[in-house]
Amino acid sequence: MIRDSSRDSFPVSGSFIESVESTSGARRGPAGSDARKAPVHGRGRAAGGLVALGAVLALGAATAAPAQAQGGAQVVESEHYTFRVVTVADGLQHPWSIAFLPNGDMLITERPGRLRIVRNGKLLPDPVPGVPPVRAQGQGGLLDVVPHPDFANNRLLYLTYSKPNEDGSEATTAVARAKFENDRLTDLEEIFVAQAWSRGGNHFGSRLVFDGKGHILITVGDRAARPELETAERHPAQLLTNHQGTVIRLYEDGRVPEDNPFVGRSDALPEIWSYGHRNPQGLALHPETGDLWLNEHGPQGGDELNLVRPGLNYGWPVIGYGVQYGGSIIHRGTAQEGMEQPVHYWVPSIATSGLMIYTGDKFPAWRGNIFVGGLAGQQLARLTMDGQRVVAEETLLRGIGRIRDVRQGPDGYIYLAIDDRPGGLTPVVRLEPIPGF
Ligand SMILES: [Ca+2]
Repeated sequence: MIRDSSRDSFPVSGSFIESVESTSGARRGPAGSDARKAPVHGRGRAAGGLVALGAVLALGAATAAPAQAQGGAQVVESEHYTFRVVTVADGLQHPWSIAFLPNGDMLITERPGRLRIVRNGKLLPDPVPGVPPVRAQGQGGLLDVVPHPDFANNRLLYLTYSKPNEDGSEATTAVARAKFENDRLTDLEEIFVAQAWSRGGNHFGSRLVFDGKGHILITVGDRAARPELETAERHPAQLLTNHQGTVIRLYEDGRVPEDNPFVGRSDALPEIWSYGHRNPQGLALHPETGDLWLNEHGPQGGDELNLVRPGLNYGWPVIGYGVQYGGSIIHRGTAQEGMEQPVHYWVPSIATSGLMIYTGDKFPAWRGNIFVGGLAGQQLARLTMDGQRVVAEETLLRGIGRIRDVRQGPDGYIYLAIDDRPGGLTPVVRLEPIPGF
């Protein structure tokens, strides 16, 4: 059954029980006073208590009153900045990913299968021809778009998408690259097709990053394979013989690097870099440390921020901090030997999608912070880091809409793709600090 939804739901007792759309922000882990106590295990564990930050101003909801500023943009106060939320493109359907080109153009994927151009502040009416065919059902369609780091010279654009099989009855996560010149794609080349086929339309993962050393890293969701407590160790995300629930590492042309952790093992696929993930919809490489950060959309409670290291098992669905939609138990516990702890987790879920590490000059106090978009949670989480630990969280923009992607523009502003669950037209907005506040 296909659900036209980006928010997770699972069949429970023959009906679909939706995840709780909670934005209360309570019980936020890992170490808040009322968070579920997490046994300390593994590396990268946040040890300090989280600081409760009060300076959150709701957009369109209760507390402080957002004033109207120039151009009708909403003004938001936060701990360090007062900023405007400015629409930079509007009329998009399920925008999924934002990318910036050296000539100043912005590219936006629309999940139904369109690649759009914003040029000189205007959304061009015609989508880019030449994108691969996609199965636009459920959470699937045209997903990530990432220019090659040397795009200015090689014009290569990378796309991720849900690839249909021949009769369209199944789909999987795939990656293609093509030359982007004169507003069209040519020389389309499919470089990776995940062994993660399913009739269902959910949990494709599919964020892609370049590591700057000649590799790409790609997330693949668990394809919503149903977790069962009794068989958790045999869930596809725990098996290395498929790509469900993994991070994949490849050379930029799709070949498998010989130093991948499972190369040479007969019982594992060599493309796998890490496993035991659920639905990772955010991925970013820290520009200074090289650390690979990932967020994954959890079940009912238990969204995670993970520090990805090669060969490691991130636990889904054996361990975790959530429950099944509807409340039944799915995890054996929150920790187990040989499985990594998240660096940070959210209970209740904010429904994470999009991850960005800020390095720009427009919000200098936010440099090094990790930003995570929330879909059902309709908020932007700002995480203050101390190395590999989260030491504080501020919730920005509560109620702004479902945030599908968050990116730093070359101008240093923070760009957000807003999604509407039923598919109504939505904008890409950006945050601009107001000087003098
Ligand atoms: Ca995990």
